[in-house]
Amino acid sequence: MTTCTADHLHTPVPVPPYPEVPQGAFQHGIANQALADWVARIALLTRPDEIVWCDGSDEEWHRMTEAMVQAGSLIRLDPGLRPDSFLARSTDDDVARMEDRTFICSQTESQAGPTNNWRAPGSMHAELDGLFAESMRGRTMYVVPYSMGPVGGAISQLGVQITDSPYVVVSLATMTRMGTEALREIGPDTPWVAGVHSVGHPLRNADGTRREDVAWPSNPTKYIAHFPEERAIWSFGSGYGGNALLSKKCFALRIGSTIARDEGWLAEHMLLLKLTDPSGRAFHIAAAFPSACGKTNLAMLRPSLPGWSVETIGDDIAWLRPGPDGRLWAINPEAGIFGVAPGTSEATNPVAVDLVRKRTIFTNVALTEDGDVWWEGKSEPPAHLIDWQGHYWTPASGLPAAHPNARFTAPLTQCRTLADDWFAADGVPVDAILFGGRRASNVPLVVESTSWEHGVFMGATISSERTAAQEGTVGELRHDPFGMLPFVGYDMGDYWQHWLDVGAALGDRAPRIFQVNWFRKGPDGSFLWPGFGDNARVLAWIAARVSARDTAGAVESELGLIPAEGALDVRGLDLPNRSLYALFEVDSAAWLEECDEIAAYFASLGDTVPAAVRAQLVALRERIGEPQSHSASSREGGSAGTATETSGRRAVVASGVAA
Ligand code: SAT
Ligand code: MN
Repeated sequence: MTTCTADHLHTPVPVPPYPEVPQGAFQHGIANQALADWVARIALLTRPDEIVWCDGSDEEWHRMTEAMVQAGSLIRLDPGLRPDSFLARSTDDDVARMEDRTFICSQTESQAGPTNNWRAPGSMHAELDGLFAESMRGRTMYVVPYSMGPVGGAISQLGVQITDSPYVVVSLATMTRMGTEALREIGPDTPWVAGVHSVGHPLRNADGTRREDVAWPSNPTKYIAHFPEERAIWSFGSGYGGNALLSKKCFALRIGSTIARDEGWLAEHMLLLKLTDPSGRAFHIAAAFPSACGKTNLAMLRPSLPGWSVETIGDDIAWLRPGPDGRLWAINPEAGIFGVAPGTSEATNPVAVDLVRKRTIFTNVALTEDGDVWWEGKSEPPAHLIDWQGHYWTPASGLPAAHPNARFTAPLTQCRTLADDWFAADGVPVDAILFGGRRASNVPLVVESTSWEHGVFMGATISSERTAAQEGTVGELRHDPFGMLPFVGYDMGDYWQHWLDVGAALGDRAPRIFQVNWFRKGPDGSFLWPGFGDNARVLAWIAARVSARDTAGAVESELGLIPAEGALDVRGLDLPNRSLYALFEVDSAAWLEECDEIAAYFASLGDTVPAAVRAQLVALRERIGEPQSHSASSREGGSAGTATETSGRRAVVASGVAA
């Protein structure tokens, strides 16, 4: 048997016959020799029983989901309640993305930078070759071609994932434009990104004897390894989400960000939405937030303001590229939603509730007696359930019935607020970029940057309370620049410089940049801002700012531009002046501490942090100046009208009074 070399994609290794490869390949009209060779080479390494080229048809999806039901790895939900929908249960060591098992294998460690785990490509390939050797014995190896973005679109890219997980195949069928059409796009010289995935649970032992399959096969040894120079991803041992659906975080963000750097565009962890004002004017907004901070909810927002509408283009990833007109154009490269189930309800996100009514794969939610799904926050808990691990559950059990990172996988075409723009081959022009996170304190409801560089500083200094989407302690504050900490495929400081370069090239055609925070809390620990549909009030202010030719509607604060008197529409909101004041309060002492903390963070990133970003920190510190001793007492006083600390606070509070 041939062993694989480090140059999997580049050296044409003579491939000994592996019966099904050439026939399968040429039946499907493979025009790209490197692709045919690669499939043969991976088959030789992993030794599956058969190779299947996926065509992306409905028939294939139904056949594969039914086979998984027969095999016990999917549970069919009641077809009357939820047609063509299924429940998958993973094992408790495979429930989220694993950042400590994620590696960037660039040529040098400094290319990966201090925020990534690095391994030399040669030694990582050697280790992976050992793990993948015969890892598909007894299984089917699926070859899954897909397009990220509309097939043939100006910003779109192609990928092919090899996997031995049928769960991954049917998920990719939802999450990407998968199948024959994408494969046909891969011509002799077309670039494509290679993904190799195995759950690492072969069904035959080395001596040929049969090994039992399990409902959720995986391997205690896990690797999610990226090879930016080869544009290749190798993932072993996990079947879950971003570890296994290699189109998503691995390609669209980690490999994508390196392609974007080389080609002068941006691959970002952003939702994309179309906002339309009462006069019919449309705005396209891209917004970056860390995982599980409400991107899906914002992308499907039902505005509380009459006459406004929000339509969905994407909820997780956006690719943004300077267009021929000099503006920044964006697509959602995905075709489905891998959304967080817990907390999703008619009250919080009716669009998502409707989206998952049919043809949805649920992972790690609870099962009801009548064959439907349930999760925390969906409704009042039923008297009893089967929890995400398959155990009998009652509200008295004291444990969540659904895993906090339980997910639904559903096609975007089922989203009733989907914008026509999602189909637009060349994307949409971006008017505004938002950065946000979960911050109980310090960060105001909304701030506009005063320049692109200031906006890059806002993105670079996002920190957020940790959520269940990543391993670690939920609630703990961590820096998550651009919401991209786990997703930038190269050095973080170089990535910030790339943002500066893209902005410089866009010049005065660049979108405006804003910072938002829906999660600020008052002294009693409750949220100050109602959030959800009322976030449209913030979007409306942003739209007005984008339209404004001067400073109308905004006043300066230490942190940037905030709404001027009357500019933020809070009519009809039961929002005390005290809360409005607190939403924009700049506590100087707390901000000086935050500046120290940011400085320490920058220092930890090394000397690639751009001078322009460091200069923004210096300028911020100067604007804040010395701590003001009376800020705490005026907050306690609660009488917003008497606050005199900054012009910004006066302006916003006045707007509250006016409303
Ligand atoms: O599991 S995923 O990485 O796809 C979800 C997320 O963290 O955003
Ligand atoms: Mn995400």
